[in-house]
Amino acid sequence: MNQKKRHLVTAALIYANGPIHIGHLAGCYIPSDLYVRFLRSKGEDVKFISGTDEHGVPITIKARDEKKSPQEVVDYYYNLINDSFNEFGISFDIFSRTSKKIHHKTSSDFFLNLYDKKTFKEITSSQYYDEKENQFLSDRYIIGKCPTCDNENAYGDQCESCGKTLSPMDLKNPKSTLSGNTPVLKETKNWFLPMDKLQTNIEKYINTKKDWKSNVIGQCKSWLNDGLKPRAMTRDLDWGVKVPVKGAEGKVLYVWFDAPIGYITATKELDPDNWEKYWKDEESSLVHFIGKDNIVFHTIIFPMMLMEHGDYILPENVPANEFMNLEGEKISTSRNWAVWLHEYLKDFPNMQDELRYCLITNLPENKDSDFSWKDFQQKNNNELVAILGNYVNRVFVLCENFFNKKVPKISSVEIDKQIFSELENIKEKIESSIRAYKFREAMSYVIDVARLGNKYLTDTEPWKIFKDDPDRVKAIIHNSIQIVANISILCEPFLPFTSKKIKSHLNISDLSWDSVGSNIMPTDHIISGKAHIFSKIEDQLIEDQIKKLKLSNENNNVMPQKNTIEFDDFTKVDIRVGTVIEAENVPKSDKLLKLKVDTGLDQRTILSGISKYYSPDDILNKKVMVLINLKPRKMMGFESQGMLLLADDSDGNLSLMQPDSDISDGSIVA
Ligand code: B3M
Ligand code: ZN
Repeated sequence: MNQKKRHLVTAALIYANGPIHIGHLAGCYIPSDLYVRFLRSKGEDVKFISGTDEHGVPITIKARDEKKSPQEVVDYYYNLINDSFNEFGISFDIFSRTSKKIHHKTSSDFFLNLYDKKTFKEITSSQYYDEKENQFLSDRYIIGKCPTCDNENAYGDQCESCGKTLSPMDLKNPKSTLSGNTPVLKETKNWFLPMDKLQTNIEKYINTKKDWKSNVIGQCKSWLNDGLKPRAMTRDLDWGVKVPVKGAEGKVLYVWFDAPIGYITATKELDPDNWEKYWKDEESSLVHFIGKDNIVFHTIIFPMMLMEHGDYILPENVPANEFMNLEGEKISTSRNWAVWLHEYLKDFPNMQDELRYCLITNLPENKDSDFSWKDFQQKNNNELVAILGNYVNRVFVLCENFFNKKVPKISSVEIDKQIFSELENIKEKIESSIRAYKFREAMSYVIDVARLGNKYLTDTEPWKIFKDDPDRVKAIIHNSIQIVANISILCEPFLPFTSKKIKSHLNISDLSWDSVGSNIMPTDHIISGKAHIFSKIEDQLIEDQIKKLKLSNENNNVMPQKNTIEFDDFTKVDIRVGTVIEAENVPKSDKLLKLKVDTGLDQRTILSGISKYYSPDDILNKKVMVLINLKPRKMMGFESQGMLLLADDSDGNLSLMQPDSDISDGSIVA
């Protein structure tokens, strides 16, 4: 629970090198926005900080790819990203940029403060260098095999496959991403944060954090157990904050040194007179919302920097989320496997809350989650339309039909007290779930209020008793209008657009969280009639989205053409028609089938990695095409004397190539 005097809430500074997608929203922007909106509604003192991270190799690589300057890249994406956040109601108090002058000054001063305290270790070490490009290679300029999971394309700073944070020296078989060449080692001086020496202090700090999420503590513990190592806080690069000391020409601060300081800069920019209160007073609570790939930087490295500086408070909590997948697969920018926010709004205009709702109910709070279009449709149609929208509309229609849009008068004895005590109960549950960063749970309680209201109408059936007992109906509708007004308050952190719509139908302005109760709407207040809050999403729209996704993915996934070859090269290849005459699984292998194939010339053993797609029975007696003059290869203790031809869509699907008539074995394929 977080009940301090004031709150500084940050959401990760996203790299300004691409548009944003639903994974970003679900990772940290929706949770942080929801949390902050709740605190504001409680009347608490809160500042909500974010911005773009405009330094580091991710930016320079993008600039190179797009043949633009880094500045052009960050200017373009800053605007795109900022627009998307605005459109989705992410209510930052400031959305700043790390390329601003004020940030260069703030981070440079911070570095100097630690430099003067002799925190850094100056180390001259051998670093990878690309001789063709005349450039030192760090972070994303270098790829190689991950020492932990064997992923061939791990970056010099992180393996995206297993999440491990790396140094270039950890990579096996390193390659420059600039030239593709194997780099050489060259000496250079850099300033290192002696994380080994500071480990004990960090351990003490983390050990006090009993309420951190288990996925966050898990990562911290694994880092600490491995033993922290000194980490360079400067880079040989020409884009970033210049290292402000002598002998550091051509070097900039490591992006992960300056980026979190960006939170400080933005607070300063937002409130030049009072920013220090938020950063330097123990009565302030600092909470960082991030995705799981940023955990170590916010729980270990940044706190270390703050400790060494000495003037600052430390993060109170770092409620990091895991990742959200899309239709069962990892979201991928390069494969265009994503739902981009700026595209979503074109296809679903004014449907921000529908997406927010689907993301909130699916937040990857403790483990990776999945967004699917069918689920989106179902949640919209069965929950937003059928429960929430339907309830609100029912109440408006009843009030219009029976009382001409006027909130009916009620005598106090007639209040159904129990409804409001249940409401109070739910309100408290929502509140404690939000304070515990359990937003999925909190969202479900909000829908419970509409369920409660719906049930109240169904139980009391005002439409049946109006003739005989109009006073009772007055009470029921009066109470129902109160419930709708309460919903408009309780749903605001989650569904701000909906909240606004309901309030405008009720003809009321913003009300604070604590006004929830039985008496929000005064008697005789005029409301509007029918309130159409949500609309059904038809199948066609959803099918179009799925098609669009698959199409862009397919286009992206087609292997580019290989280099041209001479006809002579092709004639070296000897492919024949054959028949599979025996087929069995290879013991201890989950890939290979062992086949005997009649090639017309002989009967030979061929091993083929198709057991995920074909069982021995599927393939027995089938005609196949075999590359027969491939040099024999030993696999799992057997010699394979050729290769079956298969089509591979590079999306994990294989298809056996067969002649389309019963042509005899040994026929030449050319
Ligand atoms: N820019 C990583 C990212 O965009 C990094 C976060 C910085 S937060 C201070 O995922
Ligand atoms: Zn790995």
